This record gives sequence, structure tokens and C-alpha cells, in this order.
Amino acid sequence: MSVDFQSWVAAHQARFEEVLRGLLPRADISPQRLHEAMRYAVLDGGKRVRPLLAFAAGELVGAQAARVDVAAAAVELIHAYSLVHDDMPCMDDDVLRRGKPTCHVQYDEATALLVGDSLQTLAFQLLAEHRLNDDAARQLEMVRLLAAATGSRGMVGGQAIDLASVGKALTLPELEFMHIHKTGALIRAAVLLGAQCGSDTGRGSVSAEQLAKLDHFGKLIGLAFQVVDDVLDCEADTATLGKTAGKDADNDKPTYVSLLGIQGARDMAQRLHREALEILAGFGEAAQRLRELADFIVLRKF
Ligand code: GRG
Repeated sequence: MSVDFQSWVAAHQARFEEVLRGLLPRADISPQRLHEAMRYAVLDGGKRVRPLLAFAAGELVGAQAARVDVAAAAVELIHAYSLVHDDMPCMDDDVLRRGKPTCHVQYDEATALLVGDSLQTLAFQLLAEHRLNDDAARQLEMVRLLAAATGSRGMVGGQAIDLASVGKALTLPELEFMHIHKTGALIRAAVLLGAQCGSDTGRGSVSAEQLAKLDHFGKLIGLAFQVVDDVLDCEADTATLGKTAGKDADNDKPTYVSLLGIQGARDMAQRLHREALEILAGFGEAAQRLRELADFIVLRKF
């Protein structure tokens, strides 16, 4: 009998923490301060939602767990880099992240900039160094996928639109475009990378049709994640979130709550959740963890 969802999450989070510890440069290797700050930004914090999505997608197709670990680590390093840079004074200027002082507060701005830079390059180094799929062409496509999801047509592009939209009234399609890129692209990539950590034939193989469905699932759940994030920014407190609550309204940022109201945003998250679950219908029991993660993303309180 399979373990319950909470135990599955806890076991993967604990194991993945050790994976990250092993993949990050040791703090006693030069340059020590940079390496210490990289470890500070990545370890001991965060829900690890993106890695969990990669593990669940990997389990769905029967991918090799050790390969999924590497892909999930690459995604989490990109995510950690984005948080470090987003918190800097030139962007969101925040002092609290994952319940501790932000990287530039704990160290300094120049170090935080370099932490983000080196986490990003480490992510791609891992994808190039480790075997992720039996087929080299497929592995190259996975590297391309993460780069595209991260760059100016993905997360960074979404962040640029976000910075430019402060004080502006965006339409719903404009807001959706921003968030599909800023938050959604990496979540989508996590699902797709996890599902491709196998071989092109036999065990761990994934068909183009399955991949298209998982891509659609990732897109919907990535957007749902952001809608819920907007609601939590209004409703939850700083201690629960581990980051400063109420920042969006303080910064005069357009959000799903400012456009739709709290109930409207909640309804939208429910609709995206329902649609995401419908896409998984054809996968049967194999998609149980993805379903449970979709539930968690929409029902979470932090
Ligand atoms: C600076 C290049 C660059 C990009 C920044 C993702 C992002 C783009 C900024 C983060 C700011 C933010 C609060 C975005 C809203 C959604 C989001 C990504 C929240 C944080 O993700 P969680 O809740 O964080 O998964 P943990 O700490 O649990 O990993």
C-alpha cells in the first residue's frame, strides 16, 4: 500500500535536502563566503513545491529517481536564485525570506548578486554533468527547456513585466500573461523535466501525448499557484508565510485580488484546480501524487 501524501512529502523533502547539500559547493572551499551564502539561500527552507512536482511527474512515468533528483535540484536552484535577486533593494527590497533574513541582509548586496548568478549557472552545470535521459538529444532538449523557462521569454521576462506594471491597471489577460511567465514557467518546467528523466523507450519513457497533457497540467497549476499566492499575500500573516505579507498592496502591484476581489481570486483558483485535475483523468492511479500536489497548491495556507 502506498504511503499517505503527508509522509510522501516529508520523506521527499528530507531526502532532497541531503541531495542539495551534496550538490552545492562546500562552504569550506574557496571562495568560502560565496559558497556559504549559496548554501544559506538554498538550504533549510522553502516548501520545495517545484521539486515535489518533478518527483510526482517522474513517478507517473516510472522515471529513475536519481535522475529526477538532479533535474529537481536544477529547478530549485533557479527558483532560489530568483528569490535572492527578487528580494534585493533594486527589485522588491525585502528583508525576510523563508523565515530568515534575506540573502543581501545576511551577507551584502554584491554577495547576493553573485549568489543568484552562481546558483543559476550551477543549475545548468548539473544538467550538463549528469545523465538525465538515455537519449542525448532528449537531454539537450531538457537543458533548452529549463533555459527557455528561466530567461527573457520565461521567468525573467515575467519579472520584467512585473517591475514595469507597478502602479498600473493591468487587464486580466495582461496579468495572466505576466504570471504565466514569472511564476508559471518554472513550475511547468519542473513537471516536464521530472517526466523526462527516463529513457526514450521502455521503462521511464513518456509519449508526446503524455508530455503535452503534463505541460497543460503544469501551466494550469502554475497559474493557480500564483492566484493562491496573491490571496495569501492579503490574508496570511508574515510569521506564517515566512516572508513579508501585504507587499503587493503596499507596492501598488496589480494582482488577482486587486482585479477580481478575494472571492473572485479564490473562485479562479478553484476553476484552474478543477481543469488541472481533469487533464490528469486519463493517467489513473499513476497521477495520484500530482493530484495531491494540485490539491496542496490550491488549499495551502503558506
Ligand atoms: C529576479 C530573475 C528574477 C525573477 C524573480 C519568481 C520571482 C521572479 C520572484 C519571486 C517573487 C514572488 C513572491 C513571486 C510570487 C510567487 C512565488 C514564486 C512565490 C515563492 O515561491 P514559493 O512559495 O517559495 O514556492 P518557497 O520559499 O516555498 O520555495
